[in-house]
Amino acid sequence: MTHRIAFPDSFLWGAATAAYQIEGAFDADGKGESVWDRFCATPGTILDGSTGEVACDHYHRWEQDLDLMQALGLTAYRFSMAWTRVLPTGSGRVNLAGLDFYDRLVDGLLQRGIRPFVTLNHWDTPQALHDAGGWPARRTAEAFVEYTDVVSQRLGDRVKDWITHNEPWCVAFLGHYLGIHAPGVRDLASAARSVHHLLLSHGWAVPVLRRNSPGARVGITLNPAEVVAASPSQADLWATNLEDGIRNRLFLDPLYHRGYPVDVIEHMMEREQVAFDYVEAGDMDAIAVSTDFLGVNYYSRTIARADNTVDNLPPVITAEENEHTEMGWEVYAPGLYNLLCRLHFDYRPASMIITENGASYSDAPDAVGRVADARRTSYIRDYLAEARRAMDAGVPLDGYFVWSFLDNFEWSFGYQQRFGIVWVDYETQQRLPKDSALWYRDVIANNGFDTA
Ligand code: GCO
Repeated sequence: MTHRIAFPDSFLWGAATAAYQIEGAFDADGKGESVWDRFCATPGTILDGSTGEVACDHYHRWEQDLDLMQALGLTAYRFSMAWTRVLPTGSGRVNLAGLDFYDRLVDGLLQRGIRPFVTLNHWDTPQALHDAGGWPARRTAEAFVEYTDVVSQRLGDRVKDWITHNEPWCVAFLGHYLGIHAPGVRDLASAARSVHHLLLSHGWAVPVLRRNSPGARVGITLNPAEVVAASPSQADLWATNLEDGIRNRLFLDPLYHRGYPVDVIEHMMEREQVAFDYVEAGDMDAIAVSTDFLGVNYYSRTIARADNTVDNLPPVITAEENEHTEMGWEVYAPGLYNLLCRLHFDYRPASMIITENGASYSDAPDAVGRVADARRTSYIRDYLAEARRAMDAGVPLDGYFVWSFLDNFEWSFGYQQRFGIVWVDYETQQRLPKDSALWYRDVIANNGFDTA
């Protein structure tokens, strides 16, 4: 007995990418250096020693990629802009060749009936700004507003869906505390300051977007976690609350007008003597500016256990008995339902959009040139079913973007992980839709699917 999973006619069906992960052309046509260019050039940072210098060469192949998106029937495409293509040093001189690239890209999407969702910053912050203090410094937030103004003045008449930042938690904690992402800093105070200035830059940027892009929908994308305790022990419950605090409430509470969570602030002040002397009058009201949607990136459940707490982050363990993707992430679709419901009932975003969800599996083309990635199709199908279940529970979910449109540069994993619904042969730059892309095409055409 099959069961029909159907979505509203207005539901957005998209795919997502990020500039540094697909564009390549890292120094073409006046583009400046980003922290990821510098990080990749630092020995030992990337698993296979690779870089995003070429990636999927999307900068030169964007028209064929848009044709493929159209062939798959995507109704929306989430991409990020490389800040240093537009402002090579992060502020000041505008590189018109870079702005022109995104102008052509947006027009190409609109001509193909695909709605552009623009992420302004997806981690590739200008190196020149990092050298001048980076996200720990307030002036970087000011530079982000300048960048937002330049971009939205040029594109605001055609782009009507804007995401200020992608996963500020990753920038702050992976990039400034654990140091496993660019810029490779390992300092909790720098991470805490980065949290504030990332959120502040978001708050300052929203009114600029509204001014330059009348009628636009504006939001931010977070990677919130559904955190569960490994056991009901006091220690594990404490670890769970701390993980929820640092991963979720440290961002969601200020964005939804509750200020910073006191338990997390006290933890940071006590454990690492972080002084929150950089929060200025008016900052918290700016951060809490009204937005139109919350972007949610979600892949896997977070299980917190106290006895292997590393530094300040109670790192997570996993349920070994369940299936895992090749990233080592547990496949647990009900976690998406649980997370979306929690976000809805605790924070009440006007709208939510799944701006990333997908799976890394290395299924490759077979002898007849087919990529039979059944595990990825199964993953997407099961997570979509849970998203639909959350909608039935009242969650205002308006869209889904699969991560990712193309196999691409997976940050510190280099090219060792493949998240795309389209295979990329990095030697020839040939693209090949996988079975999951063909399945997704049919889901879009039918606005739903049948499940056993
Ligand atoms: C993220 C980033 C993406 C990743 C994807 C797989 O969510 O970490 O937005 O750039 O590539 O999530 O790790």
